[in-house]
Amino acid sequence: MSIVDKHRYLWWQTGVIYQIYPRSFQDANKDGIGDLAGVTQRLDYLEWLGVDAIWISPVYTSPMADFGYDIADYLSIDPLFGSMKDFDRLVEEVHRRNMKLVMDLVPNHTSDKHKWFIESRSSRDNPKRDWYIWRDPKPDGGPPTNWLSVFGGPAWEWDDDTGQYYYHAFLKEQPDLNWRNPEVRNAMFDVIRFWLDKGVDGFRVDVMWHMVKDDQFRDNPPNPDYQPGRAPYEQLLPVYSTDQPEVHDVVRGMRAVLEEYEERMMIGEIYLPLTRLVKYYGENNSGAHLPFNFQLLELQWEPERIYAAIQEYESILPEGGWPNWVIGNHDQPRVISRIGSAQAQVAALMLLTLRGTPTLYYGDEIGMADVAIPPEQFKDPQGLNMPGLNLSRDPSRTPMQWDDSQYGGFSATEPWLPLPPSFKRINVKLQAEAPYSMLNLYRRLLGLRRMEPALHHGDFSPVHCDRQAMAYIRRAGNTRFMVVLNLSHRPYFFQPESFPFSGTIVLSTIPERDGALVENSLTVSGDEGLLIRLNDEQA
Ligand code: TEU
Ligand code: CA
Repeated sequence: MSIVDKHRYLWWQTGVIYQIYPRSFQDANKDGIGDLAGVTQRLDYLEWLGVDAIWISPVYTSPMADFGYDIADYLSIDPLFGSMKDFDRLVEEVHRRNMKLVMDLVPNHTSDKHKWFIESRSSRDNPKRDWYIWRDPKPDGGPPTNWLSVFGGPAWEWDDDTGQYYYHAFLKEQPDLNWRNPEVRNAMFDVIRFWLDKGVDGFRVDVMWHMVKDDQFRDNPPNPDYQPGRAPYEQLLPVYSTDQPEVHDVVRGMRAVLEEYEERMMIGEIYLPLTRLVKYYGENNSGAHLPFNFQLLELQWEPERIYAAIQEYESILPEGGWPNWVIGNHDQPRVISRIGSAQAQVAALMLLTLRGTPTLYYGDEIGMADVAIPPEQFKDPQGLNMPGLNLSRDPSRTPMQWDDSQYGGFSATEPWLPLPPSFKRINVKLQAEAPYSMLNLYRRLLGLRRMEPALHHGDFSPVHCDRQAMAYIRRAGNTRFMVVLNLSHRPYFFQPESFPFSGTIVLSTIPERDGALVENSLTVSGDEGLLIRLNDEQA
């Protein structure tokens, strides 16, 4: 990277983020559950892999009703994950490797065991009563609105002692905070400062679009497109319970806290259509640095749809808004289980060559698939509360497959979720030694991306798309890379009429082709993706 680039682009723009689900990455103290010391043990691996930042799902003190997304104390580490000392050591070791650490922050709701909520529910005139969303019943005694919980059932829980309902977008053990109350804002801003003072480089903010609700508490309208068999939450359109205009003040307030420090960043977890999503960059980029772009998780794996979505996203980004792409997370089926093993390599190439910051989900780099877990072993409340709908998130949260030893090198004792039988051949150790493995594809891609400004901050321009494949160019200065992705299983002949080209294959999912010269046309195997360095235009 030249000096000029260094001054213009920040780590969260040029870098690649790797998401760790701490329960499932590495268990250092042999209780079957991953922990912070385990993450620290595996940092050499992440450095070798070539990622720039890690985001860890919540490790705060929690009763674990939603595995850490129900926080009982924002300022301490849950003993299950280790101690504050373990956390400080992790920060230090991450930084020693020139990597960054992004924490998960869950400001929309607390645990019902948080002292704020215990106070709030203790009486109607408690000073913290208004820190949560308490409402009287409707005249008929029913809940204040028809709002539904994402995890099934109504979103209002009756409190007999004080004779009111409280609102919870998720579990009843996760009461929503009242972000219209300035005391709540200030308390959470102090939480943010506490971790920034510890050296944390940024936050992934949970359910950012949920943080403010309609001040008139109007009923949500029915969803005309609801299909039975989907989560009951989708029966209504959450127009009054999410994405309220005032949320942008809250986000701007959080951003302002980050601005008190150098080079810190904020990712927003937001599941919204593009036009509403990009509002979270805030006016003049005063909002989230990266509102998560989940299109690759949601779209059908069809080139025309994806190509159109990429261009729509590129065209709708606000001035100065930095793009980002996500291929997996702890709430969604893994990429392999959505599009199949063969296409997962093409997806890797796409994720790491599109313009914008990529986020990888742990295990995807070795091609882990969703693990078949018998329902009686399910742990995730989303699956348990809505049985029979295949909504459990456990299958994509299973232990990292490090090697072929008894518990995959994850733990010396039986892990909290099972490993699949295939871990003996799908694991880091074997794949590190196999030049044609998924892991080595990821590693080569990450290496190239880091080396080539065109790939991390270059322009994007579309070249071609049809029903089988798509192609685009990334360019910085005189360097141009063309990416050709065959999203079908059948061979494809690439010959874009209005785009003569010549260049060298620098990386293909079929590595035997690396180094080959190509001119104006190209045979592409089924499920193949290629990265081609184009010759100078003048030449
Ligand atoms: O997820 C928010 C969210 O919308 C998910 O519940 C998602 O819709 C669903 O799980 C898809 O299967 C965040 C966290 O990422 C998730 O792990 C938490 O359970 C949730 O918020 C509550 O904090
Ligand atoms: Ca442990």
